Amino acid sequence: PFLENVILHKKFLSGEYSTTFIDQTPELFVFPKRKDRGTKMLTYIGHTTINGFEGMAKKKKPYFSKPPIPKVHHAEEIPGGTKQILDKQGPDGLANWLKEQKEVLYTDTTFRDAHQSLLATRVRTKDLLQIAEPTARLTPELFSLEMWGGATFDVAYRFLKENPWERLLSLRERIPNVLFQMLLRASNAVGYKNYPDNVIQEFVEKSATAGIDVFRIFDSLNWLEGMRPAIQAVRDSNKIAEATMCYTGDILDANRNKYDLAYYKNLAKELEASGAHILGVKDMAGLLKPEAAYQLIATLKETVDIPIHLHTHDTSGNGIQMYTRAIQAGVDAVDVACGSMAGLTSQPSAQTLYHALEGTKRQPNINIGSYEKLSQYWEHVREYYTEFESGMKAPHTEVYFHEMPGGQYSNLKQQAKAVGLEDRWNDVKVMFRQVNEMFGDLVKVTPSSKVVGDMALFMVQNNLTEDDIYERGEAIDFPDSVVEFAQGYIGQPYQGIPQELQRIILKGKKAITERPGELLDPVDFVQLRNTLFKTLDRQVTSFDLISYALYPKVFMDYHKFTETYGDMSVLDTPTFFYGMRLGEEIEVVIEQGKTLIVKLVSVSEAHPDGTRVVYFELNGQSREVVVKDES
Ligand code: 3PY
Ligand code: ZN
Repeated sequence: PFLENVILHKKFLSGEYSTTFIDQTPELFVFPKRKDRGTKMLTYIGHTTINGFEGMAKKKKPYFSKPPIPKVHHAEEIPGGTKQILDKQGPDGLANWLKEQKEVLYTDTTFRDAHQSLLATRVRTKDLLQIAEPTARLTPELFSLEMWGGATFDVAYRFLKENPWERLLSLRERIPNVLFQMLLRASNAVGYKNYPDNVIQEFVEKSATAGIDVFRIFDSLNWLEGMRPAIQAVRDSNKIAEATMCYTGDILDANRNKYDLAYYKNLAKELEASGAHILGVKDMAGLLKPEAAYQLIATLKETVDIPIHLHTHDTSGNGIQMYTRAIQAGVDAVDVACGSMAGLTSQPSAQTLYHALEGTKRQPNINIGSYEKLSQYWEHVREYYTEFESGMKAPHTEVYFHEMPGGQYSNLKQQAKAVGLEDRWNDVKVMFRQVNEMFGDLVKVTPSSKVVGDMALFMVQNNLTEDDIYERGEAIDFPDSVVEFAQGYIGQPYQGIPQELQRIILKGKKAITERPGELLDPVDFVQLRNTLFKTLDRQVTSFDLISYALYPKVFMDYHKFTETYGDMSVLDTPTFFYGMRLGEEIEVVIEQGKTLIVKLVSVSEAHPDGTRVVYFELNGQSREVVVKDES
C-alpha cells in the first residue's frame, strides 16, 4: 500500500517529486482498511445510489424489464466460421478465401464502433457477454466482429472501471467461430500519442494472444512510415494485417485535388507492398459519396490484388446508397451495425443493406431473422445508455462541410459545452473547417482530428481569426496537441505542414521528420514489471504491464477503484450507473456459482459530517455501509 500511495500521488504522476518527497508527504503513510468483497460492492452501490455516477447528471433509476436475449441451444455445437478458416489456412489463405466469395461479407461493429459513435463508447462488458453466445450461433456467416480497439480500451478502464483484456478473453471464450477485429491507431496503439516501437510490438503480440485476429491499422495522417511497425508486428503474430487508408475530401470535387483518385491509388499500392493482407478503406466521417465510392473501389480493385474492406459512418444518411455502389464496384467486405445500433454517426444497418441488395448476386449470406433477434436485444440495452446519446436525431449532410469524424462530433460538442461555448457550436463547426484549411487540408481522424478540434475550439473561445494567428501568433500559446502536431510528434502530413504557421506555433522549438517511435527509448518491461509488482501487491499479468505502459495514470486509477470497490463489472448496467431504489432487490453473480442477493432497505438522513448510513440485506443478512453524501 505504501508504494501504491507513492505511485498514485499526483506529484509522482506528474514527475514533480524530489528526494524529500517521501519525508514531506505524510499522506503516503495513510493506508486504506481492507474490506471484504461484499462490503466493497455495497459501498459502491451505496455511493452510486446517493451521489450518482461520476460524470453523469444524477437521476432517479429508471425501470427496465429484462433484456430479450434470443433463445439458443447451448448443447449444440457452435457452427464453424471465418476463425476456423484463418486457423487452418493462415492469413494469406483467409485473404484469398475472402476474395473468392461471390456475396459481400459483413463486419459487424455493434460491439465497438457503433457504440463508440452513438453512446460515447460506454457499452459495458456485461451487456456484450450476455449476447455473445447468441451472436456466435445466430450470425456465424459474418466475416468478423469488430469488438475492440479505438476508444474502447481507454474508456473501459477510465469510465467503466473494467478490464478491456478480460472483455476480449471472455468474448473469445463465447464466440469461437467468427474473426475478432480491432481498430489499431498504428504507432498510437489505442492511445492518442506515439509510443516506442517495442510497446507497439508488445501490444500487438498480447492482443493476438488474447484473441484478436484482424488488425485494422491506420495512421491519422495516412503516413505509411507510421504504420510499418504495426503492420510488421501483426504479420509476426501470424494474424491479419488490414492496412488502411483513411478517406478524406471528395474525389468528385474537381476544385480539391490534394486527395484525388491518383493519391488513393498510389497509397493503395504502397499499403499492399508494405505487407497488407487486406486493404482497408476507412471513411471515418462518412464523406465518401455513392458515385465516388464506385470510382474509388473500381480503381482500387484494378490496382491491388488483395481484398478490399470498406468502413463508413452513416452521418449523412447516404451510407446504404454508397455501399450499394461500392458493392457493384466489387468491394469484398463492408462494415455494418446491428439495425437498432445503426445509422446516424454509427455504421449503416446490416438489415437495411441486406434488403437493399435483394435481387442482386452480392446480397450477403446472413440470416435476416437472426439479425432481427439480435436487434431486439440491442434496442432494449441501448436504453440503459440514454444519457450518453449525442442528441443527433436526423441525418446531417453538413458533415460534407465540416468533415468531422463520426466519433468526434458528440465529443467536441461536449468539450465546447464544458468551456461555455454551447451557443457557439455552429461557429466551432465553421472554424473546424477553416482550421483544416489553415493546416493545409489534413486527414482528420484520431488523433489528427483532435488537433483540428482543439485548435478550432481554442480560436472560437479566444475570438481569434485566421488573420489574428498570422499577425499576433507569436504571443499566443497554442493547445498542447497543436504544438505536438507542429513538432511532428504524431507523424508527417501529406505535403507537409504550412511552414509559416508551423513557425508561429513552434516559436523556436525543433520539429522532427523521423518517425517519433524511432526516437523514443524502448520501455524496459522487466523493470516495469518489478515496479508494478511492488505496487499492486499481487501477481502482475502481461496485460497489466502493457496497459500500464500505455496509460500509467488511467491504469493506476482503475487499480485504485478495484481496491476500493472490487470488480464492479459484475453489476447489471442500471445498477452500475444509478445504484438501487429503496426496497429493490438484485442478484449479482460475482463468480460462477456464487450469487449475492442484495436488497436496499433504507438510507439514513445525512449526519453533520455529511455521511449517510445505507442499510442493505446481503443474502438475507443485515449490512450497513457509511457513504459520504457529496451533494
Ligand atoms: C478511433 O480511432 O477510435 C476511431 O474510431 C477513428 O475513426
Ligand atoms: Zn469508424
